[in-house]
Amino acid sequence: MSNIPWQDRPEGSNDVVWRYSENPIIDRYAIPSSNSIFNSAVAPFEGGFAGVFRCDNKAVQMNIFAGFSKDGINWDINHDPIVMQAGNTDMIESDYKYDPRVVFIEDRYWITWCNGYHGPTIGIAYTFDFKEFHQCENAFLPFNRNGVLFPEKIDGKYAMLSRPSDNGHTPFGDIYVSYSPDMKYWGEHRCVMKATPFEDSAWQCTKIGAGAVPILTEDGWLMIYHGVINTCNGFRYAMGSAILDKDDPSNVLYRTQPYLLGPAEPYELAGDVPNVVFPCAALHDFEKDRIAIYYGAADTVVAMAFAKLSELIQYTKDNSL
Ligand code: BMA
Repeated sequence: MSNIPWQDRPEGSNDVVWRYSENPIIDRYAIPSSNSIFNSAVAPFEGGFAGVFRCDNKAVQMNIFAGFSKDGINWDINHDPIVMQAGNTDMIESDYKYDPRVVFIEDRYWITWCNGYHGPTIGIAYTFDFKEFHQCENAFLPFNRNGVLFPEKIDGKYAMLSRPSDNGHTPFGDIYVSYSPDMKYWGEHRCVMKATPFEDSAWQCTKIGAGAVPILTEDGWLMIYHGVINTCNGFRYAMGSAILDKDDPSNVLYRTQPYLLGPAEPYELAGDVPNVVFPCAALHDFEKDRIAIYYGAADTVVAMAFAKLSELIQYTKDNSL
């Protein structure tokens, strides 16, 4: 297995999740065409790592690009976007692509993203090598965002978290789970969790969305997600965690009342969209008890944060709503 990126908790810090000292790891201009590179996903691949990156170009067209890394920190991102071939459908229309997630299931890597088809919905593709990508049917009708697949089938079916939305800067949003026998037809939609009452936990009171691919632990599925509050200066995005029942992820066992990481560093506070911490991926190593979280900062750059897995789980239990 690839060694996941790691840096010890800074001395004097009590934070359960701490930032990488060299953040951001990917600059907004890391490829010639880019205006910004953020909200991106990575996975272990061939002894190193591969990823799918959201790069908005200088016309601010949103697209996804493959990238490769030996250490998970220094990335070579292709200069051209992914060109999809037909997968389980010939209908691979896409006005834009953004906010990818990546997961290995059974024999291949699956990519989900927000796909522009008469508005945002969930696009799905698979790849074996991060060179050829096969686009499948969109999972849902518009409008939807934040489609995140579970890394294994649940009760014999593929399972996906998603966040039904509207066509704009959605002012609402709850997390649902849906199931599919074949990655084409999705149903059995169940509500997982909703935005919180303002007085209980205001950082997640406007909308929430799944972030990283859930990690199966002894306590259930560890899900890292984003929560949003609408302030007088617009939306503020922070990161939280929840633990979902292993066999029925619509059953939320624990969910953090405090956020784990909120916008506080300059690269999170200032950028094309200020005050955004937007997790899209996490690498984990049970043996070393480590998790490395990748998040978009201020819709401009990619940053990383770390935690001890056991501490994150304990914190989620001890600080649950
Ligand atoms: C959401 C998406 C994300 C973005 C966030 C903050 O609606 O567009 O890509 O990071 O808003 O602007």
